[in-house]
Amino acid sequence: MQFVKIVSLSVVTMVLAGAVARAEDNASISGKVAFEGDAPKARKLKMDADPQCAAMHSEKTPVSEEVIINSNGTLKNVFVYVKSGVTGTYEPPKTPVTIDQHGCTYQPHVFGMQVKQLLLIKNSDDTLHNIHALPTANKEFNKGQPAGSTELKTTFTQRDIMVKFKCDVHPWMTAYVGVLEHPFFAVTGDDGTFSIKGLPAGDYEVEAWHEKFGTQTAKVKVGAGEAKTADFKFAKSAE
Ligand SMILES: [Cu+2]
Repeated sequence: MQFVKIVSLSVVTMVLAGAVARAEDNASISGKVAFEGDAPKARKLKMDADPQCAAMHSEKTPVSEEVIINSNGTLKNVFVYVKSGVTGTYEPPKTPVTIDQHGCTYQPHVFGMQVKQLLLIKNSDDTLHNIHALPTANKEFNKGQPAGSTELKTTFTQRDIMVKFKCDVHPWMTAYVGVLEHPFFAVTGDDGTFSIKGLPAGDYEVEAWHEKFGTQTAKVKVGAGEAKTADFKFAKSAE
């Protein structure tokens, strides 16, 4: 009996040690992406080329998502990710990421996923789309998706910042995905903030990417369980 007790005690100790190790991976980096200067006017999209698309927006003219300045002066659709400093191995999540062709736009417009994570490509529209991926490190693909067709499935095998998607039927349709070997990324939404959680302590380089305004980087050092702030600022590029 005494022997059994000793064994179970050591199991408890091992479990506790594991829990402590995970708690150490609890640093975070969060912040806000500001936009400086006059907000450019949202570019209206003309979808007349496909009456099906135009009909889906008969009540409100759709606008391009390439530059969206939020009401609080921040920038939407900025992909913020840990560019370097991550040392561990991170298995891709079992849950897939979905991109939908809906209202003749891609939803979401900017997103992130992991290497070898499943990407589902849906067409919710009553019209033909084709998804044309233009990666840097991965293989290009171009697949037609008629109305009512089942979702396509794909994965990326390499890190890629960023993979652009376009639709050759509807030239206004674009989207971008950042593909990483770890889960430390976020995309700014309607309040321009981002939060990257669950980081181990480390010395990181964080990059903020925007399709029109380029990239900004910041060096951030976080200790175990520490929460650090990294704010970014983009301005309209001189054209
Ligand atoms: Cu399309």
